[in-house]
Amino acid sequence: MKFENDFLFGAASASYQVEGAWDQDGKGPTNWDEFTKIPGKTFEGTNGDIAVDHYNRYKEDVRLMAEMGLESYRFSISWARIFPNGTGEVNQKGIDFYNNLIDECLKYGIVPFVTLYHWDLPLSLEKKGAWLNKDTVDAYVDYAVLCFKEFGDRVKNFITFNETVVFAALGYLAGAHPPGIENDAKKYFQVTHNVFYAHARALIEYKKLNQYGEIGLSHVFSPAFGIDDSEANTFAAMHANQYQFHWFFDPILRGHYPEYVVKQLEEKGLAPDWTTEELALIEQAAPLNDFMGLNYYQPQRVEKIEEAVEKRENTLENSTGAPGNPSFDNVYRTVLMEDKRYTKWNWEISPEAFVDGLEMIKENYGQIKLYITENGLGDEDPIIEGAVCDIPRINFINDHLVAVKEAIDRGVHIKGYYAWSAIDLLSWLNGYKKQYGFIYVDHKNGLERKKKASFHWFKEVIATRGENL
Ligand code: BGP
Repeated sequence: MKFENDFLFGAASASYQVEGAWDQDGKGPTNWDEFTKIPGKTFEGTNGDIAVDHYNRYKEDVRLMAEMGLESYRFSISWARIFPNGTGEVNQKGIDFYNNLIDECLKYGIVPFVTLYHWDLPLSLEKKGAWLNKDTVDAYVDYAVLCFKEFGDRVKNFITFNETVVFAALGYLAGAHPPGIENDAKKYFQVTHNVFYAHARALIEYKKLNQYGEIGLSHVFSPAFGIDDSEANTFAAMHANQYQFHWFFDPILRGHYPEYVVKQLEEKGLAPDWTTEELALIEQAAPLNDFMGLNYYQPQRVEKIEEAVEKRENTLENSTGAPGNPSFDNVYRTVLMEDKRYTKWNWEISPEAFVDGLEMIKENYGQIKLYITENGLGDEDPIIEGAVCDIPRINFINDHLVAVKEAIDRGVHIKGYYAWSAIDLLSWLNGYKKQYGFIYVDHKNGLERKKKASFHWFKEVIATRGENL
């Protein structure tokens, strides 16, 4: 089977991870500009001050993407380039940059797929409580509307938020992302609700503008499976999916939160502070989602725990995705299983669970259009006689594209696949050591770009529409 002609083959990035130019041309500081400077927060103190200098080299990068035959480039806008203080005065040079980047994509027929929020929050808003403060929601809606007006004539695909669970959980439960708060479940749930409310409002504003494009958001998709079929672990999987899957997908696609979770949060005093107006808006916005973006890296294998277990010590390497921790409510823990395959960072490699998970989406949410907005392998790529031989990445993407095909055959409505990432970039906590790109960036040699083996392979996949996978 070939992928249909309207299936988009793309690759992704995010502003903080590629742009650099952290204070160039009037950009304001962000939460990440500050957080990465705190000693011990990131691998070897790496930060995005320069990143891979995409801000200044976007022409070269887009040209390489075009050479690869990329049909779409997913990138994010840095809010603080547009509104240096998060709200108020607009920085025209920031708008110019994204206009140039969009136009450069279009010059080659590359569809720009734009994320409005990929975690870099203007510092002034961070200081006022970030997503705990409902004023941030108002500021976000203003920012989103400005982006629709400035870019919406040419950008026809908008993602409102990237991976709410990650910035909320790492920010308020694990303390590994800004603002670095640990074990505050009340705040964690509040942040998720405020973000979903902001998403709903942005959707309603977008539709008023009649731009005839698509809008949705991207969630991490890590379906949970019990480590065996026992009653206890089947329950653990159900519970994990209620909290990690339904809590995130139901308000967006069904317009209301899952009762199972709401009831427990109310009993524990952890329910967000939400108003009936906010809940009504979330309900009103649900049918306006044109698609759902899924970022799939791995499933979760879960085991019920009988009594509270100690949290494993978080290291930079394991705090973003390696199994081993109890859930916040000590009902289950994620487990590293001997019979599974893992990356060097202990992320499970499972295209099989991807297919099962995609079926789960269909069963729960029907025919909503899906884009796989991220999927890829973080690795330390081998360099052999000067060539970047990222064969494990080729195998990884190959197997996951086959999984996508399989899911399409089973009736799941998937219209695009974006590899993470287009080009090597800054891994939030793991620096430049953990690579994901088709394009290698030589940090020892003036950030020179080189094509990896996967670059040539993906080019062939696109040209043949996946016929030989
Ligand atoms: C996703 C993020 C990306 C990217 C990716 C890989 O959660 O949306 O921004 O970073 O994960 O993560 P890491 O760099 O931790 O390996």
